[in-house]
Amino acid sequence: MKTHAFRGLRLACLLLCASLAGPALADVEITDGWTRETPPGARTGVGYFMLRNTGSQARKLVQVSSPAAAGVTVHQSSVDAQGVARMRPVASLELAPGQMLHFEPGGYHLMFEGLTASFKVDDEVPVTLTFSGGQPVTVKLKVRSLMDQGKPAHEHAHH
Ligand SMILES: [Cu+2]
Repeated sequence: MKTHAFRGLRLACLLLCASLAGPALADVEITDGWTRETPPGARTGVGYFMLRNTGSQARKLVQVSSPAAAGVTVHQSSVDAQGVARMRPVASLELAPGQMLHFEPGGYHLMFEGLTASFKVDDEVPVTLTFSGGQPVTVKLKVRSLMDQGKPAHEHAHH
């Protein structure tokens, strides 16, 4: 009996603590974060991950920041009719309920500008994202080698 009562208390606490936490921590899952090492003196770096809106409302990205750079923005790469790779800042990024968005070479990416230090292989670069209706979430991007050609890396040659 005693054990049961104790369990009940713990359950009540779990439920209460969850409700006290206020707004959902985040409806947007951020997984598989990675980036590439940067050559010495480089001013910019990239960041990739998978976003997934697990909630029932649209979520808009309202802020991105990192101690590793002066600024972080979202860019999108594309190839124009002439076959030239270009990229442009994404002014507004919104995920519909259930939507997944893959940041990957040749498509969406984070752009770190004004690096405070080079990205070194196996380091982890922290980046904090805030979506509307949620609290800031910090994820770590694992730094991969430039030699790791698992995915094409040419899309930033124009930087
Ligand atoms: Cu870019």
